[in-house]
Amino acid sequence: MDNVQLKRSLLTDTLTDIPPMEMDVLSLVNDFRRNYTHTLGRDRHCRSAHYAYQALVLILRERLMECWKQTRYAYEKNDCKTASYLSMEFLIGRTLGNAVLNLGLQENITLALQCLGMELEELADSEHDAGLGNGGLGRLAACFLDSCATLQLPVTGYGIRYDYGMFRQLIVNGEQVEEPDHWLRNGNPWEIARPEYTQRVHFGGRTEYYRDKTDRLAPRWVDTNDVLAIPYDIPIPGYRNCTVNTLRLWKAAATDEFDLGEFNAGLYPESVAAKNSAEQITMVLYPNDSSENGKELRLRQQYFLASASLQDVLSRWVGTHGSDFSRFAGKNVFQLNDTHPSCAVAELMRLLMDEHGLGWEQAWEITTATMAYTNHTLLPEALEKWPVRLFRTLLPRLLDIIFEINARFLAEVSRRWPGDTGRLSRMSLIEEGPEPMVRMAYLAISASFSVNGVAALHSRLLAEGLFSDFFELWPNKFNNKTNGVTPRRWLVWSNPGLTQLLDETIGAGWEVDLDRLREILPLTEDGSFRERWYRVKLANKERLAKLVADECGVVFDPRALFDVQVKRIHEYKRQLLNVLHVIHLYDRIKRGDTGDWTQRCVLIGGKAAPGYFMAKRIIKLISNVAAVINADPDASPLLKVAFLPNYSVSAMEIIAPGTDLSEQISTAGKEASGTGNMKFMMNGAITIGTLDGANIEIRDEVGDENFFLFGLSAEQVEELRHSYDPAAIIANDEDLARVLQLLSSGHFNHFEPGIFDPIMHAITNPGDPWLVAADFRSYVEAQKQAAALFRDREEWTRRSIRNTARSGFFSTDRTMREYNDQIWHLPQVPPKVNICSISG
Ligand code: 26Q
Repeated sequence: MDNVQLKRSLLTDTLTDIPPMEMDVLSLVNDFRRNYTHTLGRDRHCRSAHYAYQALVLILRERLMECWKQTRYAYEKNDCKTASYLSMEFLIGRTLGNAVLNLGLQENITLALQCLGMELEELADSEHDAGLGNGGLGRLAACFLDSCATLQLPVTGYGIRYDYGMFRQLIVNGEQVEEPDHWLRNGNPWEIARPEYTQRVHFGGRTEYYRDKTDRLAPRWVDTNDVLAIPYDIPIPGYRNCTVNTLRLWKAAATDEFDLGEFNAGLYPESVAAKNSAEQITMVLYPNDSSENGKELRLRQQYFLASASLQDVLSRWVGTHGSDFSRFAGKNVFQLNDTHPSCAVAELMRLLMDEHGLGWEQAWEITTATMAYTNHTLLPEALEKWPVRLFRTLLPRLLDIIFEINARFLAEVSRRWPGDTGRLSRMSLIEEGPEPMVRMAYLAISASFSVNGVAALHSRLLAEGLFSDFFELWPNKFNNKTNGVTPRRWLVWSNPGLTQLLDETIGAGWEVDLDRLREILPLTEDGSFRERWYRVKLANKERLAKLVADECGVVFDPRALFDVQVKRIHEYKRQLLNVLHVIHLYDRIKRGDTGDWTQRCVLIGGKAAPGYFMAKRIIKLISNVAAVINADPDASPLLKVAFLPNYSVSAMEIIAPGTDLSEQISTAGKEASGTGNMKFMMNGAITIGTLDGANIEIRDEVGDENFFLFGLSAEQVEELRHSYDPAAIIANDEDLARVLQLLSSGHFNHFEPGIFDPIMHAITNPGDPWLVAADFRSYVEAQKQAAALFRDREEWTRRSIRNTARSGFFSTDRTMREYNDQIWHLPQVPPKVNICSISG
């Protein structure tokens, strides 16, 4: 025992005197060799690059550790307010390159690896993407964490450690095939298990009333099936500032009861089956980016995240402040990334009342002062709803609390609008009907002090449309926080050529002050600067062309216009409109209308939800159209088309820098924000887009002459719906008629009769919600302008430069400052710096 005490004291405070880990090339080489031989037990005979990768991760991890601890100490010592970002998805992609960059070790690691006969890029490329997200919402969470660490804000990400991330997409015979993504197969050297912070999460059972110490009837949740939540921590380094924040991911594990009770009763297989069902919870990410209705396992996942994370925060609170919760709301805020973690509202009420003895009023005061909700969708059908019946069996105590919240809420609505029963049923947290449902967005709004959308238009439409009743009741809750992307990953890391040019031109420092990119604006008139800009883009296009050749077997000429649309496949994102334009270009070639032609390479990529029939059929169409065009000797010198399989974060790191034309062509009023649009802009692509989501703000920043605008506005879209007549549009547009003729004639499906009939139907249906035919003509005209401009290399380059120069607003550093100034109010807390040699 004494021994243990002694070791403990040695392990804690005195360690602050340990000298900082050296960052010079020789130390890096020596530490690499030590880890490779001693920690991993390999020698020069080992041929697998995997162990070299692991050794490199270990030397970076060692260098992060002390800063990680000091960051935590600084937050604790200041007893500062902290934010918990609750999200079912963190699409972090690869970590190695980002860690090297943020630690400021790019040069020295490159040299050290050179000494050892290796290349950083090669090892970085061997890392498996952490695909713990579907798309925009998950990637946004990852960019947020990068910026919070860079701004030295005390923010912890809470999520789920899925064993299987986003599926790997193969294209077989032009169709999507899904393969499981077992990303943890070779372990994850970036994570640290923290079983000492395990939490217990309840499911099932029932509510029972008992007499508490004061002889009052009090509820408790009994006869539950419990699951353990084990945290795994991933370090989130700030940009060269010694701060290392935490992403805490929960893994589900069975409790010991599973091994004992039934096992002893001789029911061994039953016992193991129960164990499996507990561990199922964190097995797989749902690959749907709009809600998957009614799946019990999904609700289990959501509650598991909410409960484990809140218990984690509360137990730390009790550990330092005891049972006094009076200052809790002043020290904590929970940001809900969409409604997915919104069980947290009722769960915080339950924990405060049932576990910590607070009364309803005080618990509600705390809940409504700590919860903030971000919405990411304008599609009414994507608003999450769960059957009351499912809540009753899975989370009965939570349902009690939701009913009570609803009763009090509806009383407030009645006081404000006496007798307005229509409004009561519209606003109720419970949708009545044969299958009553809990409306998760309404639950989140009713308990949050802040409700935000993710782009200016989106936030306005939420207030005017989807949530207008709530906006009338609580106008001050509603606000906008336009999305962003982290310039460290999306410019510095992914575009080293442009980074070097920018460094040489305006000096370093713009990476953390992205508005400084405006300093290059005067150079649009400098011919030699433009030439360098063009050369950088060309080199990036060669890199992208290589990816396309390797993955698709299609040869892109880097001198051609690279026209790219990568994002989830969704009807509202209108990949179909893109294909119709491609078919139109092909038709022009076949009719010989090729005067002043601009050579073009069209790249489309993205995953379809496995159960989304139309999205999958659109992939098939793109593949078939590509096959016909690329094999046609008339067409292929002028036009190439490729569908890139398995679009991912690491693919985007190559795609964005190599793109000329960024396709952002959703039906206006449907895309909440978009973030790919920002990555492209930052890398000097010009957008062809509708007035939707953040496109509007991109155009405002860059100026309308540097953006190819087309299509109906959100208001015009709503107006047109009543009288939409695609047949008339087709009859009046010869080009569109010819395109649809080609499509329906079977030209792209000779041996697969009828497979594109559903697509023809969708386009010609007066009820088409996405109005594809309505925007065809103006899209084609905008594409013509883009093509013409591309032939003027100097002018195109000027506009490309302006796009990068005016992308400063779309840094998540700006977004996070806004969240902090207007919602969170956290202090900036730097760790003690003398222990760390990462330059500030
Ligand atoms: C919900 C319930 C059950 C199963 C799945 C889901 C689910 C999962 C993921 C619902 C939605 C998502 C993801 C949504 C998403 O990525 N939205 C995008 O968020 C971006 C960041 O704000 C925006 O830029 C995009 O406009 C928006 O589409």
